[in-house]
Amino acid sequence: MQTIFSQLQLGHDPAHEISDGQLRPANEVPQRAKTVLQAVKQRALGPICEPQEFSLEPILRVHDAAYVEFLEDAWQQCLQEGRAEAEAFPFVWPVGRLRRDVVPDHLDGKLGFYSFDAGTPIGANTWAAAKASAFTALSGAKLLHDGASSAFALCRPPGHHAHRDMFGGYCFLNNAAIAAQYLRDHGAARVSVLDIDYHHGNGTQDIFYERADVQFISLHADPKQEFPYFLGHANEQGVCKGVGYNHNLPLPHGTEWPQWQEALEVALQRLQEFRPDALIVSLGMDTYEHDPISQFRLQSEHFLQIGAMLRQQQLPTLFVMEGGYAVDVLGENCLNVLQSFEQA
Ligand code: FKS
Ligand code: ZN
Repeated sequence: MQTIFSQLQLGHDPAHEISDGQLRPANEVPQRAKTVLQAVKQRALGPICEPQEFSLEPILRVHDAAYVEFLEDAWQQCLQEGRAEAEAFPFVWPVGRLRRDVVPDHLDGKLGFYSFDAGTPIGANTWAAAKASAFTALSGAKLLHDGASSAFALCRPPGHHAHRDMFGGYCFLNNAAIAAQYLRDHGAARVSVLDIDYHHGNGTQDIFYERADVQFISLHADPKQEFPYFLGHANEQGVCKGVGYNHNLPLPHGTEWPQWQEALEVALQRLQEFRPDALIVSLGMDTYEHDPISQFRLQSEHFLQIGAMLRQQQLPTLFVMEGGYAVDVLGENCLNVLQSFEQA
């Protein structure tokens, strides 16, 4: 299968994230993409291609124009306010009864207005990288549209936490959602997004929550115990036309393969009932037993089994990279899914 990746995606290079009440070294670093790319080459998955150029139009099918403009301009505004020394973090949010109907002018106001966490810094090349990452997903979607049976969008920065108008959880543009919408706009009647990242894909869920044409299914750590905390419970089933098209399968800390696999079987059952024309897999590798920020216990060999189970769905499948922070084995684990998908 083809891999899509752009060097521009490496430009987002955060030094820090805020977690556990501290400025800590960032987890979501360029090296993640580099090691996966290395493994794609070593294990000869197939050709590696640059994303095509797109206009912003397919991004604006998913994200609010004002939000996209904010991301485009954010670093410029940092420079104007003399804040080029450090990456920009939000720290104040319009929650509860604070007003969301007036967009602030000040950078700190805007940062809070358009985000939901303090773990996702914006730097000089963040917009260029996020845009390239979205174009990588779009190029993968286009490959499927042109008849490919699978493709690997090596997205980074990741996307599944990004809402229509909010960044957070290391994500700025929702790559998987943008790809799903592209497929809908180019002839697919129904698209499923299966999110197997350790964290709930709150952004993707929210973007399609009222819709019956894009199914969202997610296996993830119980939000009572884990980021993003405020979405991802089992009783979130969609609203309006979307009722019954959102499926959350939260799992406890310490989950091992048998339990995880059982949840995947349930997810695949829901997928088959929906009969999608295409499948987008939000591929997070942070379910791995030695992932530094996660609490599931999947082993490298289990990723082979995941690939084989996905293969059995016999659907045009776009893999969109999400999380995974055990950088040493990230390439191996990732390639285990992709290669067993191709060979099973
Ligand atoms: C660690 C706190 C970490 C943020 C977790 C973000 C997870 C991001 C991800 C993505 F796929 F988007 F990259 N808090 N003490 O893995 O879901
Ligand atoms: Zn994750």
